[in-house]
Parts: sequence; C-alpha cells; structure tokens
Amino acid sequence: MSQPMPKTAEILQLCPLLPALEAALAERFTVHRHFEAGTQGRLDALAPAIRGVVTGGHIGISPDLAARLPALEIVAINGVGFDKVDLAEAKRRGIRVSNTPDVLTEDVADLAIGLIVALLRQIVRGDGHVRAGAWPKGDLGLASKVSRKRVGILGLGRIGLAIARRLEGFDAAISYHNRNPRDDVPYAYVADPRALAAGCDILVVAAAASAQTRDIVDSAVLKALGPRGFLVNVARGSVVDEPALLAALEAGEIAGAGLDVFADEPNVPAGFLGLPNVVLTPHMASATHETRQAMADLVLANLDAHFAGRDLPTALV
Ligand code: 8YV
Repeated sequence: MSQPMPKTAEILQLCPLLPALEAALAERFTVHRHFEAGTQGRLDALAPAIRGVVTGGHIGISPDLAARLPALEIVAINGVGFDKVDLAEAKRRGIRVSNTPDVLTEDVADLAIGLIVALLRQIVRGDGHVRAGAWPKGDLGLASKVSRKRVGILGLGRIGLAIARRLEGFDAAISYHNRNPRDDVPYAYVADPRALAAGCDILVVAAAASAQTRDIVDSAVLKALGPRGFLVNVARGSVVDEPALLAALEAGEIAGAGLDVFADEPNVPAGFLGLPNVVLTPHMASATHETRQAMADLVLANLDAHFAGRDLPTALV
C-alpha cells in the first residue's frame, strides 16, 4: 500500500472552492477551512502555523486576518481581481500573492454579452411570461434591438477588450474610457466616464476595482447615460455607486441594468428585486466547469511553485 504524501504546509482556505481543487489541496496540505465556524473559533491556536492562504477574488484577505498570520508566505487568489488584497502590505511583509488572469477572460466577456442580450431583448421576462401561462393572454411587449448599438466600455483591459471583440459581431459602435488611451485598438477613446456614458446606448463596466475606480459610475454618469441607456456591470460592485444606480432605475433615469456584481455580495439591495428592467446574476461570470478547472490548475501551480522555491507562474507580488 502506498504511503500518503507528507503534507507540505498548513494553509487556510477562505471560501468554498471547486471540489477537485479542494481534494488536490487536501492531498498536499493540511487545510483549515476558515469559513467554517469551528476553524474560526480555533484561529488563535492555528494562526502561527499558517503559511498559505487560498481565497476568492471577491473575498481576498482582510488586513485584520492577514495581521493575525505571522508565518504567512503566500496568498493564492482563485480569481483575477486583487482589490481585496493589500498588495503593498504583502510586499512589505515579503508575502507572495498570485491570481488567475487570462483563463477567465472569455467567460466574463461571454457573460457580459449574455447580460446585454438578456436585458435589451427581455429574455428573462419572456421566460417568466411563458412559465406563468401569460402568453395566451397577451404578448410581452417590444424590446430594444442589440445589433448596431453604441457601446461604451469602461475599462478596456483584457476583459474589456474581449467584450469589445464580441460586440464587433453585433456591428456595435464601440468607444471606451481607460486611464490612458490604447494605441492598439480601433475603438474611440473618450477622456471621461461621463462623456462616455453620454455618447453610448449601453455602458459596460469592466474596470478593475481600486481606490481610483471606486464609484466612478455615479449619479452624474447615470444621468448622462440617460433614460434610453442601459448599464451592464461584470467588474466589481464598488465601481458603481449602488444606491445611485437603484435611485436612477427607480426614477427611470436609465432604461435598465444587467448586474453580475454587487457592493455587498451576496446581499443584493431589496429594491433591485422588484424591478422589471434589471437582470441580476450571482457573481457567476467565471463560473463554468471549464474555467473554474483552469483557475484551480493555476492556483495549484502557484502554490506548488512557491513551496518548491520556484517563481510563481502568475505572480502579483
Ligand atoms: C470569482 C472574480 O467570483 O476573478 C475574479 O476576480 O471575482 C471571480 O472570478 C471568484 O474569484 C471565484 O473565487
């Protein structure tokens, strides 16, 4: 009978992960599940031995928790977003941080397109109409055309660009706003988010969350988008002023919104739930079998590299 491999290190897992990733982690490490009450209660006793943390992009690691882990060497993020990890502090402490870029770009872009089409063409309302047996009593009413719309992309990074490429298939007129114009794209650069919103029918938020992008979609941007304009957010809830968005939707200041991300996940303000002109999804842009497996492979590759003393394949710090 083969002997079990000796465990390399003790790690803290901050959220549920793909079962195959959890199994692979358990083969290599002694894993403590921080999201389970028992582990949280024993944290003081466990903390001194914890050398690695595995977390989601939407969760990161709080400064308090990081400060309680004196032996921490690596934070492996199962996601591309690193807005909830203090990279400067990690660098200062010599903690390595990795994420999972590229492998989820296509999925996030696909979901953005899905939200655009679902929102403008009322797919979710149509489905409800048929299921409720309402069709024999009348039609749903007309929707908005998607093809040839003017689309503004806020944040033309890897994901924003993948969204733009897909929209070319819809003959969209694409413009974008970034901190700096790109010289490698055929799309029109717009110098500020308000002007971008004023000049488009659909504003797609794909900007990374940071102190600079917090609430950049504010009430002025929403007003500029106008009563015929739609907002789609696949980035982070913090990039949009959520109370201002809800107010704009309720007042008819914008036409509708497709949202995969929220300010305080998994809590969605109740006001959104009763609105007919929103499509809401539970932060699922990267949640496909294929992509979550690819993300899991990268998380493991980074941890393996770290504990073998090699460079990380996708290091942030
Ligand atoms: C996931 C994400 O929800 O990549 C990100 O930054 O937000 C998403 O892919 C999450 O990280 C899964 O753990």
